[in-house]
Amino acid sequence: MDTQVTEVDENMKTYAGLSLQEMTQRYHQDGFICPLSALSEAETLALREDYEAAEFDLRDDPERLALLQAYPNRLLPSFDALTRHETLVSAASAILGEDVLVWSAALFIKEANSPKIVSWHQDLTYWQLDNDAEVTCWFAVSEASKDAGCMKFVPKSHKTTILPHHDTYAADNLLSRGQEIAVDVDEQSAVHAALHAGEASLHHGLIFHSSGPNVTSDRRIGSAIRYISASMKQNTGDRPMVTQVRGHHDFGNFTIAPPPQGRLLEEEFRRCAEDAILKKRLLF
Ligand SMILES: O=C(O)CCC(=O)C(=O)O
Repeated sequence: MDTQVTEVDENMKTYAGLSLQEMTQRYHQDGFICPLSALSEAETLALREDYEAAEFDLRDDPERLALLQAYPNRLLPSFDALTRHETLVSAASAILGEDVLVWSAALFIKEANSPKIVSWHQDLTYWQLDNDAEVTCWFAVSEASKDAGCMKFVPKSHKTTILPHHDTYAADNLLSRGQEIAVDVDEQSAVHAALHAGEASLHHGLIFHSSGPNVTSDRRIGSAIRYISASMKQNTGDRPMVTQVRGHHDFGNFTIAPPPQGRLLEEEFRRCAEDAILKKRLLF
């Protein structure tokens, strides 16, 4: 009996004060949920230090630095482990089903006192995936407060289709094309998803979301882990590199890579560079 009570309490703490089942219901209702508690402060700091040490090692190599930011889970085993974290994968699996892949885990970094923003958009607009069996788990590697430019979501806005977007290519936009949804977004109804380092949010691929500048004196670093159901495929027939983090059924629609065998390996830089060419073709 005691054990059961403990388990329930742990669960409640982990999933924004909700059981896994309640969390899933809320996610389907609102299109997002936060905060999920994943790593402790010390574990998150170790993850950040691992990334920042790699960033320092690659400081004179912009191409490899860009690959590190796009593929932290292929180049750093610590980030591969993050994408396989029981709490995050169980949440993704509750939404997507038994066979779960990681399509990407790219970092979104806003430097201290940076004007960089993310415009209002829906994620699935440009990814050429054949349906919406996708959920992003945005993990806060550092503090993501309102002042640091955390994400904002419009609750329930995922209950629509993909709406037209236009490309702004604005210099201060972190998105590759500066894409922006071509409808008026009701800012008043938006909710800030502030996260402490070590926490995560989940959001639906169709929800309207954005984020503001970082006016704090620390960097805001987040890993956007895109979990998809293994049954998804690219509309183009391409098979980009993914990892499988739950289940064993390989539908044959992606190239499933084994976990990285070490840190910043030549072999992984090569794989990532090849995949980056494919993804660029898909996205543009
Ligand atoms: O990091 C941000 O501020 C935005 C990230 C985002 O748009 C996403 O993860 O889909």
